[in-house]
Amino acid sequence: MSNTKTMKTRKTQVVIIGAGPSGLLLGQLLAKQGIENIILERVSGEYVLGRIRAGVLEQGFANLVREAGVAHNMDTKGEVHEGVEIAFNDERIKVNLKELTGGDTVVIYGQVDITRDLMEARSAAGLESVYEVSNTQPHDVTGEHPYVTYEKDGKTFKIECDYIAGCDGFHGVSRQTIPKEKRVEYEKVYPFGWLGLLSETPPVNDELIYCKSDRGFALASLRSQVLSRYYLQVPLSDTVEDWSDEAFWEELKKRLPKSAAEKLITGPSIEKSIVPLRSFICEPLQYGKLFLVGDAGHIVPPTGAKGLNLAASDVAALYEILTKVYKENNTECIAQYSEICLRRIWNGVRFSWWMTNMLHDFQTTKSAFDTRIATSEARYYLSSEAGKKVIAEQYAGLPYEKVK
Ligand code: FAS
Ligand code: PHB
Repeated sequence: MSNTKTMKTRKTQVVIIGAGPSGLLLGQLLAKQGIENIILERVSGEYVLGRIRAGVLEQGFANLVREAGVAHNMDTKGEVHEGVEIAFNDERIKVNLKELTGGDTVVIYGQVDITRDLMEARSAAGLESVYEVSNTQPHDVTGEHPYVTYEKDGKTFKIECDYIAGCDGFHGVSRQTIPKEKRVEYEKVYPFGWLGLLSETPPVNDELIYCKSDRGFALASLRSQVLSRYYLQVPLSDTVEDWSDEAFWEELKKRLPKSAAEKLITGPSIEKSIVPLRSFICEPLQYGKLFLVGDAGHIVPPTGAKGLNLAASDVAALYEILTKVYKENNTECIAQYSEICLRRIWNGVRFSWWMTNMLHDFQTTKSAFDTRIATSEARYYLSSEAGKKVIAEQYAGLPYEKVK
């Protein structure tokens, strides 16, 4: 690597690696506190916006977006949902989030939309993001003078900084920067994937329906009243090419409760993709001046709609800590980051595992006994107010822990 002494060197307070929702939201919040930051992103902005992902925002996430001053579109185009449905074949059970939690609701607004809003706000504020960089590498993260190098247009650059926020997702460089012997990784890979389809059709139902059918799991979701998002549990051996739109709609109709299937309006897919499901957590989430945020530190199966929302609570904790560092000269609080995030992450990981375990068909990978236990567990929780409250408070989002 070229000699860092001859590199074009700049300085900032916080380097953020990754311009997904974690990086962009953190950058916007830090800038609000006058904390200088530069975002480095491996791909183009268009490519980031081409990834169709989450759709359900917890109240905590929505409030953070409001605090960042980027909530106009979310609050005017997003939908507030007071409940969600879980169906056992044709039987539909409503979980009234608002009633069961004493007022909590969720906002339906796509990750793509929130990411676009954050990108536009960052650009309007004249904040620096460098896209299509390569070989991003944190250095001296346990020393006094951390810095990040990266390449762009054949040149190598160096940014000296105080802290590095690794918002670079599961396949990023940040987690790998923590020496293997200094980190513990927990992982569970599920024996199936989710085939997702986006269509410009009216949603089949006003609220989401998680379907536990004898043919396998399905989810009816939406982005707006004219944009629907559906998922089918599929074997890991399936590819998108195995699924024509017609085949997708036919299977979805068989997995939706009849009263919903009758209302299904189908149309051409504008996006279709398969995601594998895994639970993954890295401990710790901090190493010297490097912080892992969002998917860089943890991954959940999307069954509990927690992925993006756990990224938001990491952002909230790091934002609070860095504000104390720069505004109150309080560096003691840095040591709290990992523990605060991990307590909420493990709750989210457990809920996502539990919902996945209860609602999917594990076929031969689970004994007949365990399969029946999962069905009995789902029926119990959904037949009791106490059980539904357990689901509601986790789905709507557990509270964020404050930094001491
Ligand atoms: P992201 O992965 O979104 O962003 C990381 C960014 O870092 C990317 O833009 C990447 O290009 C960049 N990057 C990586 N390495 C880099 C490097 N070396 N240098 C510079 N930049 C680098 N969650 C839900 O709640 N519901 C869902 O339905 C759902 N569906 C999903 C489908 C898929 C295919 C995936 C992968 C995830 C899904 N998730 C879902 C979870 C998802 O929403 C994540 O939680 C969310 O994207 C987390 O945001 P970030 O932490 O910003 O990570
Ligand atoms: C989505 O709309 O993409 C979505 C909603 C809820 C989930 C997962 C995905 O649990």
